[in-house]
This record gives sequence, structure tokens and C-alpha cells, in this order.
Amino acid sequence: MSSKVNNAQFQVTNPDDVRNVVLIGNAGSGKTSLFEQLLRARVAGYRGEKDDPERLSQLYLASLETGDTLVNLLDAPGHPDFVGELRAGIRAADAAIFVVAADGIDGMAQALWEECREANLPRVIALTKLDAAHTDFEAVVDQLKATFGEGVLPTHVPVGTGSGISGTVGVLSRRFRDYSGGGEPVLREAGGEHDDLIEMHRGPLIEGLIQEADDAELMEKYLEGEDPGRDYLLDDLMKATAHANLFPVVPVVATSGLGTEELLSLIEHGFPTPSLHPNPDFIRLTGENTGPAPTDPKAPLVAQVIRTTTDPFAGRLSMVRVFSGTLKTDDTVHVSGHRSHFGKADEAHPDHDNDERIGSIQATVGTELKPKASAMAGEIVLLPKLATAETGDTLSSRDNAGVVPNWKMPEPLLPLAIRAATRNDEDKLSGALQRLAVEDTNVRLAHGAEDQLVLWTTGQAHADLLLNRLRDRYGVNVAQEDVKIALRETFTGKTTALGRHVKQSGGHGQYAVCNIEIEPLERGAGFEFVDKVVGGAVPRQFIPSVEKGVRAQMEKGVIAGYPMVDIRVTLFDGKAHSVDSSDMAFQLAGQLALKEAASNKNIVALLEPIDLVTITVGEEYMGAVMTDISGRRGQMLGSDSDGSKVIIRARIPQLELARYAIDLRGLAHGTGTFTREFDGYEMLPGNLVDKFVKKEEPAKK
Ligand SMILES: Nc1nc2c(ncn2[C@@H]2O[C@H](COP(=O)(O)OP(=O)(O)O)[C@@H](O)[C@H]2O)c(=O)[nH]1
Ligand SMILES: [Mg+2]
Repeated sequence: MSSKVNNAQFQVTNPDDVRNVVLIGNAGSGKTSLFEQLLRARVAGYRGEKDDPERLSQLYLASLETGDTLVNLLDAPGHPDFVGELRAGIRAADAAIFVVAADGIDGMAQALWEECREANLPRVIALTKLDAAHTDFEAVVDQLKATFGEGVLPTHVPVGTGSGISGTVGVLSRRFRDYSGGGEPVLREAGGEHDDLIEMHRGPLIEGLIQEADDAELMEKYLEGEDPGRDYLLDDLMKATAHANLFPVVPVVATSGLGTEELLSLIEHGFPTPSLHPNPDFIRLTGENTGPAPTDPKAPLVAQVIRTTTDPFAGRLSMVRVFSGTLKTDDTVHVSGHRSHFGKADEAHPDHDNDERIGSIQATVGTELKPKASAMAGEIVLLPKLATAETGDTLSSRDNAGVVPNWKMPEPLLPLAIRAATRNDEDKLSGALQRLAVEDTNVRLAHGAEDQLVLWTTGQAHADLLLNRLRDRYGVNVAQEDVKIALRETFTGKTTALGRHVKQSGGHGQYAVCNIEIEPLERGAGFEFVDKVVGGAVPRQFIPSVEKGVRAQMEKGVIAGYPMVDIRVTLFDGKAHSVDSSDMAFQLAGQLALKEAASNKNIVALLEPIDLVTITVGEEYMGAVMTDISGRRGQMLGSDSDGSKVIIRARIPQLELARYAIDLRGLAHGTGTFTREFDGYEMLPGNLVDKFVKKEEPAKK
């Protein structure tokens, strides 16, 4: 039976000793409960981890031993805001336990399945919550097949239903594992009462194996009515599972631990070793792509930082997956982060290359950390106090330095505008933000309109997490603000105006008069200044002064404080004084002229920025999304179909997009994605102008 290990540290002597497994599934499907059960089943004295709210948003690592195998288990968050963490988990793992609750195959689960499929990750499906009343295993399996394909096949079936569920029978092994005693389950040959259950699933599973394992010999035996034998079938099952052609379904009650032995056995015998699962490409700093790094402990080092935590006291802790070579304490390695090559450059994550000395290497034993001298290809370890390494960075040997591409980072599309609550917070804020960004690669720091500090986040849960971290971890209080949108002002009609700056009472006077004409230009034209002064009405040297004044006033705006664009200003006349005129006086006259022109409010308008938005949703949500777009004053440009999804293109005002990341998820039941890019300015409708035009200050008494 299973041996539980305590404190002993498993010595990995070969990458084939290791299985790296990530738990993936919807939030609430039972991943964390199952994770805890798997540990409890193999780690002596395991008491369970205390509830950590951060665990909902980040990858969590623990390890256990089963048979001769070291299993590194990663618990990945299921919430769509944290898909970046999930993808990091997929990068670190060689296989997944895909957790689905018996009541929960929805769009989110499909999106998660798609993430695994893209990575060609072998998966076992843990079907949880089978102890709930009225669950029908057969019906749920049919639904899983309809959603995820014919490769979905139960290898174990539950005995009993609802709260009466007592264990599982192995469809190929014909063994009954009885969990009803409460302690370790008892394994015995299935009795006659299980025959119907086994026969119902055995035919389809064997047929599936013939197909998915592409086994002609098995087909022959099967057609001749010969039983191919348990071991033969299990061998085919393992192969088909490791190649992600077949997805065994295992019934689970994550709260009681039913199904954990079955899963552990599949992990040990059916999941690929690190050398069977392809590594990411390695690209030398010279630019040469050397293909996937070999899973060879003797090859040059290639490893990647999967996640980073920073603790105000303990400092930085980097979770690292070794793909190639061996990491040793006291080695100096090359640390490379080249985000700009694999996506957007980011002011918080500049490209960097440094050499760093590895201090200690920590392995997880259960959930505890134990130091070890080295970590070889295939292992996942924790490195404390790496000063420059960030999530996604590559560690490589100095004489073969390079990078592996980052996994796909989600585009943060929900802006969160903040400012420090007090002076004291102000001092701490920028340092705290820097550390926040190191830890969390999915947040983007930016300065928005009017230099407002904006954190771009992946959704409300992510935004809340960041605010909590700022407050609890870094002791910085911030206030949230409405996101400022970069509006512009412009003139819509032709007008003339006089700017007059004359002060001649005593001492050195000031004298400047200018006459300008203002005309609207097309969108995006910017600003033109034309000099049509004749007869020296404005002396040569003061013409640039007028332009400078006009430009200064344009920066400040004339009605609402937004910069003015898309106008031509023609200076056609003016007056000067031989002594009292000056550069400064003409600058002031230029400013006054523009303000004067705006006294005719009817020809000054506000412009708003419009984004080109590309939305991808399931076909069934197309109507709802389009109706919503028109509600946002959007303009449809067109749509294309891409299988069961539609891609909708529209121009939508930025003012209407502040919460689109949240709203689209609601509209499309978690399945919608979008991108946005600035496309130009358009006139703000008259009925919205008042909201932005500053009311005249009442005269002070
Ligand atoms: N009855 C029952 N409850 C479960 C089962 N698995 C999980 N739960 C409950 O579902 C909730 C969410 O579980 P959790 O493991 O945190 O889900 P996660 O978000 O996927 O990590 C918790 O209240 C669990 O106790 C199961 O198999 N049966
Ligand atoms: Mg969880």
C-alpha cells in the first residue's frame, strides 16, 4: 500500500523520476480540495495549509512521492483574471489534472480546456462533486464528450451515487477500490455486482484505445473476441494519455479523497516524464534558435522563472523550472529578461541581462521548504533572493546564454486609476509599485491623460488583489479615481479674433496687438500657423512670439482645459509700439487672441478619442455584444466568423470602454476576449460636452 514519507527528501537521480502536474479548472471546481487530498494521501502528518487568500490568485507548489516518483503539484487559479498564472503553470508542468465539477461544464471550462489543448498538455479529467445529490455520472460524461471530444473516456466509474458513493471500479483493471472505511481505501477484485458497470464502459474504452493508441494488434484481438489482458490494455492507456490523445475520466469527491489513489496511479504510470514532454525553444543571445533545450542534466543550463513572490521581510522568492542542465548552489548564472521580443515592452519590466550567483536552492517537501545542493533538468525548485530575476526570465549558463520565449501574457485591459492617499503614501508608492510589478507580470503601469497613474489590470479581481497588496503588504494607502480620458478641444468654424495686451501706465510699458483668423482643419492635422502680416504691422521678430503664445494657450485649452488640436491660425494684422513692444507682450497677445476667439462658444467643440476594438465571442453572444456596442455609441465596422466564434470589429469611444473588460465577460459568459487600439479623435456629442466644460468660477466677493 502507499507509503507516506515524512521529511525525507527525495533524491532525483534522473529526470524520469519526476512528474510535474498542474491542477486546472474553474474557480470552485475543487482543485484546492483535491490538491490537499493528494498531499494528505502521501505526506505523513500533513495537516493541510491554512487558508491563504492569495492562493486564489497564484500558482501554489507542493510535492509528494508516490512509488518511485517525485510529483510536483501546482495548484493554478481558475479565475479568468489570473490566466497568466495558469499559463505559467502550464509552462512548468508536463501534464494536467483537469478538474470539472459534475455541475459545471460551461464556457469558462471550455476556455481552460482550450489553453491545455494549445499546449498539447496531457490531461486526466477529475470529475468532482459526485457526492452531490442528483448527479448522474453517465449524463455528465456524455456532456464532457460533447464538449471536449470523443477522447474523453472513463477509466474508473463510481460505485453508488450521491452521498452513497463508496468507491470506484477500474474499467480495465476490474478492481474495486472501496473508500467507505474512511481511512486508506481497500483494493479488491470487483464482484459480480460491478459487472454491468464495467461492461458498459469497457467496450467504448477499448475501442477508444484502439483508435487513439493506434494499436492494430489490439484491434485484431478485440475483433476476434479475445481479451487482450489487463497489463496490455493499461500500457496502451498510458501511451494514449501521455500523447494527449485520450483523456481518462476519474470520479472524485475532493472533500473526502475518493479518487485520489486512482489519480496518483495515473500520474505515476500514465503521465509523461519531463524528457517526454517537449521543452520550449531556446534562443541564444546571438539570436540563434537552437530548438527545444534537451532534458539532459549534463547539457548547459536552461531554466525559467515561473513565478516570483516578494515578501517585505524574506525578500524575493523565485519558482524555477529547470528544463536543461543542472542548477547548483553557488553557481553564477546568466539572467535574461527580454519581454520586448515576445510581446509589449513595458516600463516596469525593461529588458535586462545580468549574471547572478545562485544562493541556496530550496525544494518543496510537502509544502515545506528544504535546502538542496542542486536541481536537475525536469525539477521545479525555489530560489530565494535572486535580485534581478523576474517572472518569465530565463536562467542559462554564462557560456551559452539565451532566453526561452515567455508564455502568452494576458493583455491587461481594465484600467485602475489611483493616487496616493497622503503625502506619506506618496513617498512609498513608487517603490511599492515597482515591487508589485516584479511579482505580477500581468499588471502594466502607465501614465494616462493628465499624467494620471494608471494600473492596467486583467479584471476586477486582479484590481482588488493589487489594491490589497499595496495596503497590506507594502502599507500604502491609495485612493481610486475615475480614469481620465484624453479629450481635445478644437474649433468647428472659421472666426477672427483680436488679442490686445497693452499696459502703458508708468515705467516701461507693454504693447502688443494681434489679429488672427482661426479655421478648423481635418482630424489628425494638428496645428498650422500662417503669417500674412503686411507692411510690418507686426514686426518680423515678434511673429514667432505670437505663434508661441497661441501654442501655449492651445496646450491649456480654452473651454475645458484640454489641449487644442486641428486648427490653422493665420496672423494677418496687428500693432506694435517702438519702445513698449516685446517678445513677452506678443506672446500674451497671442494667448489672449485665442481665448477671445473662444468667446463664441458655438464654434468650439470637444473631441474624444476613439479606439478600434476587436472582439472575439461565441456566435451565440454576437447579438448581445452588438446591441451593447451601439449602447456605447460604437460604430460597427464588420464581423468575421472563425469556427464557432465571431470576430467583431467596431470603433468605440474610450469614454465608454473603461469597464469593458468586466462588461464583456458578463455579456459573453466569460468567453469573450477583445483588443483595443487608439484609432483617432471624433467630435464629442453636444449633450455630453457640459459634463467636461468647467463652469465659470463665481466671482469672489
Ligand atoms: N461536496 C463536495 N464539495 C466539494 C467537492 N470539491 C470541492 N468541494 C467544495 O467546493 C468548494 C470549492 O472548492 P475548492 O477546492 O476551493 O475549489 P477551487 O476553487 O477549484 O480550488 C469548497 O467549499 C469545497 O469544500 C466535492 O467533490 N464534493
Ligand atoms: Mg483553489
